[in-house]
Amino acid sequence: MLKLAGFAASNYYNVVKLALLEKGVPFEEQLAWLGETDPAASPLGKVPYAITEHGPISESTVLLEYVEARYPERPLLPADPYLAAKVRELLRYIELHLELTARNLYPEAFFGGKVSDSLKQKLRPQLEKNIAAFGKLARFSPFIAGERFTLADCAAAMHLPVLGGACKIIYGEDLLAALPVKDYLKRVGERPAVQKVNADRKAGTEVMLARYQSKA
Ligand SMILES: N[C@@H](CCC(=O)N[C@@H](CS)C(=O)NCC(=O)O)C(=O)O
Repeated sequence: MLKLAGFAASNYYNVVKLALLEKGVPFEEQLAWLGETDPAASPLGKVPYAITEHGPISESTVLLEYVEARYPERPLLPADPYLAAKVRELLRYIELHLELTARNLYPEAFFGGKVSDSLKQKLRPQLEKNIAAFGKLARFSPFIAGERFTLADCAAAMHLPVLGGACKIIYGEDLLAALPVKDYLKRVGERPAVQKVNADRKAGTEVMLARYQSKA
């Protein structure tokens, strides 16, 4: 059976877990904290990674593509190549232009560290630009790419609350406020798979913070 390695407080781990749950693919979770990952499976030491019947794979988007191709039932990508590309485009905007940019703020927003004022000032216009561009592509009608729940929703449902929260903490402002993100998250939050991942994330975050504190 497919094994998904990582921990439940990781938004990247949760994107893949959500896709597996939405598709009804059987999988096992394998707890792997940072610093305790398998270097043969994830050479950069990042989570998530998966152990498949053929061997390991790292990188969440690559995992999503693998899962979609290996388990085609309950598809999360449209069959039409153009529409599938539009979903992949949204996925890329969310993980690369939104999440990865905002990730620079996480050390201070979530982990008690400090981010320099110059970096905060530099990132803000980038985030504003990237969020506005994402807003031009995203449909929210009712899902990110349109009428059907897709891989873009797996990323949006897990990344938007985290990056939006970091912006709020650092800038004191909701940089996503111009987009209908709040209603969207409420809507997708009613899905059983999203509820399961969010409940596990809550419990997993407490365990992670307790680990940090015991090590401090
Ligand atoms: N591009 C990677 C990013 C994954 C990632 O950054 N995961 C975080 C946990 S949420 C991590 O492993 N951080 C440790 C590190 O970057 O060394 C993916 O999509 O899987």
